[in-house]
Amino acid sequence: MADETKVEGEIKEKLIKSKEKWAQDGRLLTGKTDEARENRLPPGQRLVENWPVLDLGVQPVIDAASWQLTVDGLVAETIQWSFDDFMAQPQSEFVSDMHCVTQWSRYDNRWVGVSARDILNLVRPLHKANHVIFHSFDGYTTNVKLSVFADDDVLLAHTWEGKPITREHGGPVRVIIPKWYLWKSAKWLKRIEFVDEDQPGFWEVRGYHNEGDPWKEERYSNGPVEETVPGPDWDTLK
Ligand SMILES: Nc1nc2c(c(=O)[nH]1)N[C@H]1C(S)=C(S)[C@@H](COP(=O)(O)O)O[C@H]1N2
Ligand SMILES: [Mo]
Repeated sequence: MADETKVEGEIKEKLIKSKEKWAQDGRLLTGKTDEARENRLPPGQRLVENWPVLDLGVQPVIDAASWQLTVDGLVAETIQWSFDDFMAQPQSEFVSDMHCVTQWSRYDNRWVGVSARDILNLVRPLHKANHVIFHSFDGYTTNVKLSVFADDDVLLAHTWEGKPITREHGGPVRVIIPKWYLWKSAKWLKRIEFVDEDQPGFWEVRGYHNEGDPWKEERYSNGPVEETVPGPDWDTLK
C-alpha cells in the first residue's frame, strides 16, 4: 500500500540543504538558556497564533479508508491497524504546546488520539527495546528514546481543535511529542518500530540534535554557539 500512496510535489532539495547548512552553522541558537520559563516560551522561540506547515515539499495523500498503521520490532505483540481499528481504541484528549526548531511556538493545542501509553500496554516492548523509530508515508523518519515515547503526554493524534488533522499537518494520523521540538512529531504516520540500537532519522543525520529539548535549546548536534545570530523569517521556510 505504501507504494501506491500518492505523493504531491517534489522533495525540496534546496530547502533541505539550507536547513542542513543552518544546523552546521548553529543558526537560530540564541545562547540564552534560562529565559523566563514561567511564561512557557522556551529560549529563542516566538509565539504564533496560526499553525505553520513544514515538510520536505511532499504531502502524501492518504485517505483514512486505506491508511494502515504497523507497530512492530522488539515487541511481544505487533499491531496492524486500519483507521477503523485505530478509532476503536480508547481515545485520549490532551492539550499541549508546540515548539518548532524554526523558532515558532503555539500554545494550547487540543488533540485527540490514541496515547503512547495505551500503545505500549498493547505491544509490550521487549527488555532490549530502547529506541522508537517513526516511519512516515513521505519517507521521513525520526527517532526517540523509548522513555520519551513513554511519557504520559505523547499521542498518536487524528484530531486537532475538534477537526480531523488536515493532510498538510500530517493527517490522518501524526505523532505528537509535546516536550520535544516538533521535528520529532512525525506526520503521516505509517509505522512505529521498536529497536535496540538508536537510528538517527531524517533531520538527525542532517545536523539536528538527537534529542530535541526546547528548554535546553537542543536544536543542533554541534551544540550551542556563543554568538547570537538573527533567524530567518519562518514564513519563507515553506
Ligand atoms: N512525515 C513527516 N513528518 C514531519 C516532517 C516531515 O517533513 N515529514 N517535518 C517535521 C518538522 S521539521 C516539523 S517542524 C513538523 C511540522 O509540523 P506542521 O507542518 O504540522 O507544523 O513536522 C515534523 N514531522
Ligand atoms: Mo522543523
